Amino acid sequence: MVDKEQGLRKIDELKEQYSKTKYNKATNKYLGMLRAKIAGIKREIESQGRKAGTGYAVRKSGNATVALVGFPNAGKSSLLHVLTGVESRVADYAFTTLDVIPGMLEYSGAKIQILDLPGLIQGAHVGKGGSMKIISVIRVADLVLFVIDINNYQQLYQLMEELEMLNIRLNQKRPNMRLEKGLAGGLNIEGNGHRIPDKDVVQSILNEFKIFNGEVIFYADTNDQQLLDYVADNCVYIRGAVALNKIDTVDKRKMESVKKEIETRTGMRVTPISAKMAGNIEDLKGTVFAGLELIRIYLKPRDGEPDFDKPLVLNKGATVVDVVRKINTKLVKNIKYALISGPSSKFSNQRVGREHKVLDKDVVTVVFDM
Ligand SMILES: Nc1nc2c(ncn2[C@@H]2O[C@H](COP(=O)(O)OP(=O)(O)OP(=O)(O)O)[C@@H](O)[C@H]2O)c(=O)[nH]1
Ligand SMILES: [Mg+2]
Repeated sequence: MVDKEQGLRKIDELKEQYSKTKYNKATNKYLGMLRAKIAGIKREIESQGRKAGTGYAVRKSGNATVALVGFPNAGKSSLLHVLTGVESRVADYAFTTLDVIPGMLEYSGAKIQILDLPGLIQGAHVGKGGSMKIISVIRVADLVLFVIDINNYQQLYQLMEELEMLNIRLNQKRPNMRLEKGLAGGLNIEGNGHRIPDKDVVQSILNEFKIFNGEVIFYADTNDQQLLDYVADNCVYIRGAVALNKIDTVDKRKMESVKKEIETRTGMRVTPISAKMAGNIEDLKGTVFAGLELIRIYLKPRDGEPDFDKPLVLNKGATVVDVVRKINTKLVKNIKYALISGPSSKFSNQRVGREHKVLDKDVVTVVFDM
């Protein structure tokens, strides 16, 4: 058992060794081992920290939850106000907001919960500025919306690094692989033709987690960080987007160049806004809605008209079963088939089975076996 201070010091040491080591074929295994060691210590510290049971009590509500994440004074509370009408104290100094303030944005038939959070600072992963509570809220969000003051836009990269160290993976797919632990016979690694780390590295990472026997099967390209994440099983996978704020304080050229730089470097969608002047907020709502990957389904009674005012809102990838579950879980076992008109059907009123995937704006009639 490591104590927290000691563990963090050890991590810093290992990180230093890591950054000093040039990457090449010969050092590859060593680097993989360092990463595995760091992950092992982090996991131990975290498992101790969790016992404390801290965290804000926020109840998730609506169809999806968005966390506003930014440095102090970036404009998060101002943005909550223009998005949802909720008054969260706004002031021209850091740490105005000290609690989680929820608001609700209704957009395109979906109810989107927006959480205004206290500012996050560098060093969050070691618990600076009461950040652990903030992190616990971010981890349950469906979308992280970075609120960035364009005059200090480099802060975005620091925030991303913090979240990375806190095991929050943005816009990344969950590793697609499987691990069957065994009792003897060593490790059998099945790459299936995908790009995976060297066998040596796979081995040393697993050994670091005390796994010496078994089978590892990869179903997609996987790098050593993803393998670590999979074995440690401590990451959350959340979508991310950027609201580039305070664009009323710079000229258009500056705005365009910063937007481009961030998009190129992070791959995230960037929407320039002015929270104070309510500039470009409709555009941002669209970005948030798209980022959440929600779909709207219009239910139609067998002999009636679809209800276009009140869509059912579901996550992308939902099936007929998910539609029914949303209406009444008890009915799921009675689904006979569904009739669909819209983007997921080949023709109108196509008859489909319960596992059929619905798409945004489908009109759906479910027929039950009673
Ligand atoms: N010029 C300009 N000022 C803004 C904009 N958005 C926010 N501000 C100002 O920036 C300051 C901080 O705004 P807040 O909304 O309180 O920022 P915050 O991110 O909630 O700050 P903390 O709660 O301290 O983390 C206030 O003086 C706002 O009026 C904007 O788009 N343009
Ligand atoms: Mg605030």
